[in-house]
Amino acid sequence: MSGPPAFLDRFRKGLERTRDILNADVMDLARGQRPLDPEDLEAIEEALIAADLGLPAVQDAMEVLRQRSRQLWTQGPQAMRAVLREEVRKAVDRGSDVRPFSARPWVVFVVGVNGVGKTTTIAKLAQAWKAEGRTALLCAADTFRAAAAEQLEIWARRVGAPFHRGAEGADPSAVLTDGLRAARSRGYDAVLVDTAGRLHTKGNLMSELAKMARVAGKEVPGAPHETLLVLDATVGSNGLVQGREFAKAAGVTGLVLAKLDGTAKGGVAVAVVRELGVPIRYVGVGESLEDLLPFDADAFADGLLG
Ligand SMILES: Nc1nc2c(ncn2[C@@H]2O[C@H](COP(=O)(O)OP(=O)(O)OP(=O)(O)O)[C@@H](O)[C@H]2O)c(=O)[nH]1
Ligand SMILES: [Mg+2]
Repeated sequence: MSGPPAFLDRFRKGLERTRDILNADVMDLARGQRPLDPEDLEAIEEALIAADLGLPAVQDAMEVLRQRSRQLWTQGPQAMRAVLREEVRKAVDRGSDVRPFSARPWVVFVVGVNGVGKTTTIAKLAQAWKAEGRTALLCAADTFRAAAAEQLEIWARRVGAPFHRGAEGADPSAVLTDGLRAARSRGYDAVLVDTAGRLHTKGNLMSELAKMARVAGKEVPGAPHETLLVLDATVGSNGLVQGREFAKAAGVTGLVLAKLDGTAKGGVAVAVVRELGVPIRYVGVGESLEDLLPFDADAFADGLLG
């Protein structure tokens, strides 16, 4: 899944559009080798806001730039870039105590609003794990949307991963129970649970996730071991409200930032980590099976400001 330099290149590629914004507006200013005047600082601030880092993070970064503006002037654009890079890196670098495969089967819920990239993320994860020699069962607990199970089944076939589904309209918790039993009896390493897209404002659907978590815990001790909230990076910081509600209702342990390749708002990674207090575990950088990267704070900061 990783391994430089291909890994870094792909991270850079995913952040291309965001980086273009920052490079055009921020770095040009730093080329003049003169003290940054208030207008320069304002332009930098605007660029950081446009890249969707979120106001609190932008304010912190600006504070650091102001404090160090004299030093940055004498040391030139590289120093300024380095300062911003370090601010971004620190903001997104959050350790995770989740240890995949420390339980068996390792049960992962994938949740989020409609169309953010949940099912695709599951297929990509199954593919990456398969390459590491792990077997992950794809469990279609999205019994709500017509053809959702078929979509997951097509991915399962493409990856060559086992698949479990129930009848359309069945209780997702019942499908989940059967899927977990099947995985246990066949000795699979992991179960990736595809859940129906839901709006964070729908209380009954949110409590359904909580019910599924209880059900999973009865079948497999400690499950779900990971609950990944998928966020659509193209939505930018507008997705923060969703994130907050999901984190409250579904016990989110990690984030997946999908569609990073299609946006100039990649800075939203900074905003979501800060706001939700959980680490980003993966980023999606395209529509095909290989387009999922484990999140790396250094690669992210380099990709944004490199
Ligand atoms: N460019 C790009 N497209 C992506 C990425 N991840 C997913 N997509 C696309 O986003 C669309 C929705 O993806 P799905 O995986 O079906 O989303 P979902 O969250 O399962 O949707 P629902 O089940 O309807 O809630 C598809 O067209 C995917 O190809 C990504 O990282 N980059
Ligand atoms: Mg889906």
